[in-house]
Amino acid sequence: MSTTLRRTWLPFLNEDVPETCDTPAKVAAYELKLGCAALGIGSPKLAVEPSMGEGYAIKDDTITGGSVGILYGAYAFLSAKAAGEPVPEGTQSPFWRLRMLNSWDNADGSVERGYSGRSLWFEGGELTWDGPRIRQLGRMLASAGINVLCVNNVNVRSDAARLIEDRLPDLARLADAFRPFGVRLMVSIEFSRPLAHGVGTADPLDVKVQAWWAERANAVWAAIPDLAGFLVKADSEHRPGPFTYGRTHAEGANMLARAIAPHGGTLVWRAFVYNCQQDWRDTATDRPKAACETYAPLDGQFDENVLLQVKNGPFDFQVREPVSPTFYAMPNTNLALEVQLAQEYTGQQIDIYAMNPMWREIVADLPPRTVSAIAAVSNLGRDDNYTGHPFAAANLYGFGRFAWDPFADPEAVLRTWARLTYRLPAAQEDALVALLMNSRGVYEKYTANLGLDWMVNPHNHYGPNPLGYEFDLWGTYNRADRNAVGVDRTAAGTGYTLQYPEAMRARYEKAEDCPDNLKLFFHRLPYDYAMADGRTLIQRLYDDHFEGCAESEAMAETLASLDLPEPDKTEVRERMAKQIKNAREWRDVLNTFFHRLSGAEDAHGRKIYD
Ligand code: GCW
Repeated sequence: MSTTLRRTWLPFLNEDVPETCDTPAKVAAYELKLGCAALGIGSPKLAVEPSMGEGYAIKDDTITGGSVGILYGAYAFLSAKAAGEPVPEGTQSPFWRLRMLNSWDNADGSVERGYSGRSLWFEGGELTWDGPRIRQLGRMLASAGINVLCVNNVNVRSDAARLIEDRLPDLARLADAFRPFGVRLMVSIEFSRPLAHGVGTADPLDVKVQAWWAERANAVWAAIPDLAGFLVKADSEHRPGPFTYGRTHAEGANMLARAIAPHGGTLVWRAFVYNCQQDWRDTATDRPKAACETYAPLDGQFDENVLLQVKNGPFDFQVREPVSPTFYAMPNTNLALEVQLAQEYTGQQIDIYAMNPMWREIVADLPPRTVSAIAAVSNLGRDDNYTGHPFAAANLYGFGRFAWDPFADPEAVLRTWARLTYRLPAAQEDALVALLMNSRGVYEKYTANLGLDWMVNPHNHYGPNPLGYEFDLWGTYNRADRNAVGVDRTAAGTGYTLQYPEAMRARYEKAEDCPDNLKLFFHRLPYDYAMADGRTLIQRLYDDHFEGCAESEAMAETLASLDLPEPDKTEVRERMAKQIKNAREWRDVLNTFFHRLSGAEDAHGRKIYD
């Protein structure tokens, strides 16, 4: 096996997909031949039925599927056989039509919030890639069911803006490389780009601006007829946008949407707008309210081919957030749910953090039909194993499975990933699946229990720093003093809870009803507040920090008992040692911080540093 073929969840597909496989049907035929031979089973026949689109059906040793569905059918067949699971019965089709991966890759080859090495397709301002690696990635994406890849960072800097200009031929070649895998490209664009071309303004209501974008769209879709669309971050964290011209985000988004509509393009507009220059003395402004305040009044004003892409929580991919109220406030707008595979705030692909259980919680509160599409910030990079931590691949695979079927049992998805990837003895597989299922809870306990987010080191966001953002501009404050901690976001406080529909407001409004894991997200509580189980708040803080750290140490023992193949075993062990170091740091820093403030002793007399 060459280094380009590091272990995936389909390790029996142990040869490169040749370039001659230039359609999904040809890839499907190749994969079946290779996979069935490796698994020692007979190969089913393939029958393309174009009307089935992305759907497929496996029956009587024939896989029937649409022009892309045939490939999904082939992977489903091989995965089921390899995992010893039944092949799916009846016609299968994806829940969401757009299952998007957003990479935050920069043209210089760096990756914003990337924890798996440099970009797989950018270097030195150019689009450049290793063919076999990209085809292996295409195989991974298709076998997970992901069908759109946005190639560049939403923060469009320097040469990235040229992707839709003089770099268009390169982008078209990359689109060619992914097309056989049913993956369509998307590109992040810069709202103010007409300025760089002498248009003199980027005002969306200016006809010159409209004409500039229409002409660009014509050129782009002439080169890449199946481009999925444009992705835009506007008026957010210093990016340009329509506010500069006194226009609304509906006006800005619709102008671009109209330029690309004739080509069937989708305009994905991110709803990540907030004041990132807040004065910490200002207690009236509450960042979680920002998106809903900006967008709810615009409900119904966005064109049909606009998708407003909303992060799952109202802050920013923290360990524990309630579902963003924006989802409930915009019934007349096409919405996309954005989650983050890149573990920016969730362990940076050092600490283990499996996400499917978390997504299940999101859809429990957000009926999946509320949104029309799903996107995930990518966790991919040029590391041999693509995802840094070998187990972070479970999040890439799991995202694809979730996007295909949000009702699938998260534990079953993680089990399939583990079984396909490692084929461990049953007891070891159980142990690995249980470890993954618990991993988020462990991380949450030592970093951000009770919904108390943001106590991270500023900028890099790894490791504890309870005062790191406390006097900063980003709107993320815990306001801990010697009596109490947290921000009152109820009707009597910042009023954030008023953005929710009645039933959810009722769940969060009173501290005693609010679930423990979000208590300090919604409420400001004294350290001696009595939790439902009789413990004081401060004791619960101490207990969780101690427990989370001890549980991470126990994870290391479990991992040591697994017969993982190399190099995964070594990589996992090395990262686990770092995770334990991190967990101890979190435990001790947070315990000392709260002990110094509150003066409260730990009921169990454990070591808290003064
Ligand atoms: O959380 C913040 C990240 C930024 C990111 C931004 C966003 C791409 O720290 O790195 O920028 O979110 O989602 O736009």
